[in-house]
Amino acid sequence: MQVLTLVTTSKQRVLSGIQPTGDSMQLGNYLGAVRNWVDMQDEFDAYYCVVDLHAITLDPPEPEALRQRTRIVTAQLLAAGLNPDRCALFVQSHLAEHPQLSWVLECLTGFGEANRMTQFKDKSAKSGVDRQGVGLFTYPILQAADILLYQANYVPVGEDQRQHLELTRTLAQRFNTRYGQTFVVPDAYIPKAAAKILDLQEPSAKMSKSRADAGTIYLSDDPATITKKIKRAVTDADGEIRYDPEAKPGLSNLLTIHAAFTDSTPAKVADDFAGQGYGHLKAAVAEAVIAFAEPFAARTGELLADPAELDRILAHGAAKARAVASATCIDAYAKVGFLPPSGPPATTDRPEQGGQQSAGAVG
Ligand code: AQP
Repeated sequence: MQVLTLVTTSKQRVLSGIQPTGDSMQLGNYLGAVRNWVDMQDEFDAYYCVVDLHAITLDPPEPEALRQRTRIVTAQLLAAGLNPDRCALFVQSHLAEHPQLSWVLECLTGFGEANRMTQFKDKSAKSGVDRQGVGLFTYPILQAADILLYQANYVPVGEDQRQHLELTRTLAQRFNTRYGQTFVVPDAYIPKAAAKILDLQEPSAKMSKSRADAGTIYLSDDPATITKKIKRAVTDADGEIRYDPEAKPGLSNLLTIHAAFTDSTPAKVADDFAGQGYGHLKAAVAEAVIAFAEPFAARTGELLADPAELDRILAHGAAKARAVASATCIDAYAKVGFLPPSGPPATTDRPEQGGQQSAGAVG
């Protein structure tokens, strides 16, 4: 039996998540988010969640692929430096409290309010609103439940998620006003160094796991693939190395990537490479990415070779998370007026196949 020691802490709590939507994290996930999660483990009481419920909102993957991707992203988070003893690392679907609280919050959300979420419009633009699952429409509310369950003080968010955090704050305040103080109202946390990485082929869009392969550097890419993708990155014709995200988005993106791996700033990297050709800069960027990605992929491979250990780590994380989420959910359900479950505890025993179910068994 696993014994969980609950340690009370005076640190502020932070919550963040990543979707297992591809066969690997991409560079932007790491430089824009995960790298900061690693730093935040010590400063904050940190909860990090692999949000697999969110990963079926668009084009649900094959079940086996989803299971494997969930293990891959877990292994990559560990390879990046998350330490399960210094944070809670868990999978969203392991805690029924997420959809449980989400339902209550859905009932507190106006249809028009949900309809104003621009991400729904953006993400459904390609195939049309009528062809989307309702889950894509309501996912910002599930996201609110993900955050509020943990009484998080801070949520690291990029610009694209700001509107969803606003909805989370609104729902927390609405619930607290109606039913009494229950949820911490979370604030956005802007990390000191959070780079937004753009698609190498289409630098007007952010790099994404699910965008076309050539513009995305996956952290599982081998060195030759990384070099090829960076060599082919879209830049511009004037040949001048200058950090100017408006006029030179492709080149500035390369400077940002180089700076992120060399603890510098894009402007300083531009100065360092001034007067040299784009080819020279691209080679240096590829070298910097490979110096990180190669050992990272090796470490990820080692972790993936032991799926039982990954599952054990996730079970440990779920137990840590449940200690907080369950208390919040029980409190919220009681405040809403749901009768608490009572009577004999539910049994998980199942009747033998084809056997008789005892009259008093609870399913
Ligand atoms: N290009 C990016 N630059 C900086 N940060 C980024 N993030 C994602 N792309 C970039 C940040 O990574 C964290 C985890 O992201 P996610 O997987 O939960 O969702 P996402 O933002 O939708 O990431 P992807 O890679 O674009 O996935 P798909 O293709 O499935 O939609 C978040 O903190 C995010 O801001």
